Amino acid sequence: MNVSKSLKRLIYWELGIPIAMLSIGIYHGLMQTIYRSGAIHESKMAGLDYYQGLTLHGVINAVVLTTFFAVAFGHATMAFYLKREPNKANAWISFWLMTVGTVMAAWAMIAGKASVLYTFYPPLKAHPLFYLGAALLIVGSWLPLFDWARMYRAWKREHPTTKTPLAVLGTLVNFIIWFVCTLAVAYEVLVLLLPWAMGWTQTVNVTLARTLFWFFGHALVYFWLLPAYIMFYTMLPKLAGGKLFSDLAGRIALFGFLLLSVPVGVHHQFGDPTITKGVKMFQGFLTYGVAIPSFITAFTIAATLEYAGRRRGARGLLGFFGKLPYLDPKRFLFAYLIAGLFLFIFGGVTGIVNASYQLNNVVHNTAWMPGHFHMTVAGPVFLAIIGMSVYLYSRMSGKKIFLPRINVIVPYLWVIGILIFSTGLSWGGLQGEPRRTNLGLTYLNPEHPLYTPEWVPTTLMAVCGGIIMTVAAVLFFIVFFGTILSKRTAEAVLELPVSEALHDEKRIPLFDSFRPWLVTMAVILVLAYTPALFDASKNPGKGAPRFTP
Ligand code: HAS
Ligand code: CU
Repeated sequence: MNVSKSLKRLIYWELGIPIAMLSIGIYHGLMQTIYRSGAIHESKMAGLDYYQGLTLHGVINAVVLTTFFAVAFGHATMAFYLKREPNKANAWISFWLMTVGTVMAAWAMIAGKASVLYTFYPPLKAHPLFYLGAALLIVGSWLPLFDWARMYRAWKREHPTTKTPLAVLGTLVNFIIWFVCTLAVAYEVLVLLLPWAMGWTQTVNVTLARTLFWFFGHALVYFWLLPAYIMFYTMLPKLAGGKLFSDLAGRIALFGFLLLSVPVGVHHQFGDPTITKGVKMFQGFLTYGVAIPSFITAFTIAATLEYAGRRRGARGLLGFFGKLPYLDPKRFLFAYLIAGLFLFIFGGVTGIVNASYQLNNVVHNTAWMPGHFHMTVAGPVFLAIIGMSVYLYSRMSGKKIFLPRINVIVPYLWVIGILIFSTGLSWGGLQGEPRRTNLGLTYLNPEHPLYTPEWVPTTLMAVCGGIIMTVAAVLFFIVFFGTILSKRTAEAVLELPVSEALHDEKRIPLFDSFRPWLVTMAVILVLAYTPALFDASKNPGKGAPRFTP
């Protein structure tokens, strides 16, 4: 499909800016592993200290990259499937709000005035520009939803009996979740934190701020994940040489996320004393519920891969695994997606461990946690983002992929790195290694009274994994920026791989309409969060002074 120059330019910038910033994010990722291992006997390098680097790492990789990408990918899928372009003025205003917000927050972090980590829990206090920047980034990312809703309604009027394309449904579900959950963090930032950072209020209700943050923070992880799920359902089957086993399963999974992504945030606060047990139990149950759409996806995609493998001549029970196009440079997106799915098996299992109230006591705030989330957000999410970025850029610009054989091994190298890294962290976490620590020197120095020999092999594994991941990321940067610099050789079009469904399922109105799901979502949210917010607001948080690490 041919699209306007303006839309192309917008998508290029929205992909390119965060990937350029990712170089800083990746560098600080490597530095975390080095600090933790005690290999550098200083918690400050190149003028940046441990917590500052950790903040840059989390904010750039987990917030800036993912948000810019979700917006760019949303524009691409909506334009491609609905065959109409988004409103340019709205899209560019959104881009500028996000960019200005990012620059403001980046300044605060680099200047050392916002070493508050990506969760920015009070009483850690940041410079007001950090909070304002975050708010602008969020508001900028809201704008496209309103325009996409308009495009969708116009399309629906013309095609009242056609099933909404799965990718369109996924994008809309994702941004509705995003809009709802970010209302809470916008309130936290604008009403609680900003006045406090400006000195207009003296104290802040810490529990309320944390509860509002996690209302947002868990749904945030699905906002990261759903673009990858859209690729698994609508592109992977085609790339694998088969068909999607069940289109309805995809719809059920997406609506399941709409219902349950938000009302589970308290599972991050199982240790917070001001939230009562009943609330924790209810949200704990709902957390098991929100794993179901992922189980549905695991079985549907496995069946899809089996179908593709058998179509390519596979025999036996598991022979299909051997027949998939793992190393085909022309289908490199398959490599990025399958590598991410493989990691998500372990990311999912560790998530279910976290969700158990009892087991959470063992792993909360230990190194187990970054072990878990590097097999989720730095697994399927990150690989889908970088794979799709280079894919979209190359198709829309008509440029050949630079070093295609290297490109296809990047995801596997990343998987090896993550597996070593996350095994080290998870193992260390089970032995009490803290989640965040710049005290590697203390714990790993045999002369020191706090010396903990169990953490020597675990932190070393994390460094080895971190080095392999950094090599994979550097190779990716070479491929991405090399592609930008290469010559145009093909037609420049917006094209996405489109998978057919295996069974010709009829349109079921319930799974093609947002209204019933939105109403149910609102009911569950009120039930889950009214008591949680009530508990939190009872704690006035008096006397929470500013804390500087
Ligand atoms: Fe999580 C903490 C529970 C999923 C990210 N999570 C975090 C944090 C992050 C994060 C960043 O209940 C730290 C937050 C912080 O800063 O404090 N998480 C879960 C559960 C799930 C889950 C139940 N998390 C994710 C995803 C993330 C993510 C997705 C990012 C994108 N998580 C928790 C809990 C905590 C937590 C607690 C708080 C812990 C604490 O104490 O602080 C579930 O959604 C997981 C369901 C997933 C599955 C896996 C399905 C498998 C698939 C792959 C199939 C593969 C195939 C291919 C077919 C059931 C779909 C085979 C091919 C071959 C070649 C073999
Ligand atoms: Cu969560």
